[in-house]
Amino acid sequence: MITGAAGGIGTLVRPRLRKQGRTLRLLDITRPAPPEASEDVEIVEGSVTDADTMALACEDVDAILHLAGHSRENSWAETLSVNIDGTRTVLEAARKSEVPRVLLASSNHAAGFRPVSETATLAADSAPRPDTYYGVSKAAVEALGSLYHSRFGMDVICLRIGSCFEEVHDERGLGLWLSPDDAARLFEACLSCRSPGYRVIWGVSANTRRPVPLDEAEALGYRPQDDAEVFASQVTPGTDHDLLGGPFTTAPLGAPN
Ligand code: 15L
Repeated sequence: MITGAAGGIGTLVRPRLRKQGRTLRLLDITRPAPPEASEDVEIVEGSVTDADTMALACEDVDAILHLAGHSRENSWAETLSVNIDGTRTVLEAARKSEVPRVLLASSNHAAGFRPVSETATLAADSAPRPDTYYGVSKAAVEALGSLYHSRFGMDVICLRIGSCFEEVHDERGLGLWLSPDDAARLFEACLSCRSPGYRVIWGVSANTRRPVPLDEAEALGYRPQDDAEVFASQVTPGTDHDLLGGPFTTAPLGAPN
């Protein structure tokens, strides 16, 4: 099951996670696009904040790719409800339905206040340094994943995703880009690796300028093939950011953007 299947990353990876013998259950508050003829999907319209919806949605699920949530800064109330409480609701429903594996979308913004001069070898599970309420919510998502692994033995992998878009538009993205194809490769590795337990990993492509290490993701079988450098000549030169979170580190707290 993919939560947030109609969102940015969900839309990019849906066709890429299509596989013979795999049924994708697509959950979102916005109805995901109807299936194409050859596509084996089930559509569930509903919110991760609704326990009854999630209980039904988790039935007979082998693994969850939890992408749902606000993907940028928002009010504290919204962030708390959708990103934090929503993730707890997903994990609780997963536990009750005995879903053995959950991949949680975390973000570089859980560690946005780390100076990029220090992140090249920074373990993804080092202490969070969030840059926004959004970043705090991703740190909480990682903590919830840890709790559900430790208490109930669920395999939980938290992915500190960089910038996952079709193309790179700014200088920061040259380091943090996670191409849609590599995103699918990363998710497949996380779905198929044996008994990962609880992990936190960085999720970016094999970018020449990447500011974070990939050894933790590679240990799970991730083999990225893209490099944002192909966009280098067309990106808008931007402010040079000293901090991993870039513009998020100065965005007003709690202001939707
Ligand atoms: C994120 O976590 C956001 O979801 C996305 O919208 C981008 O802003 C990305 O980080 C980024 O850092 O570029």
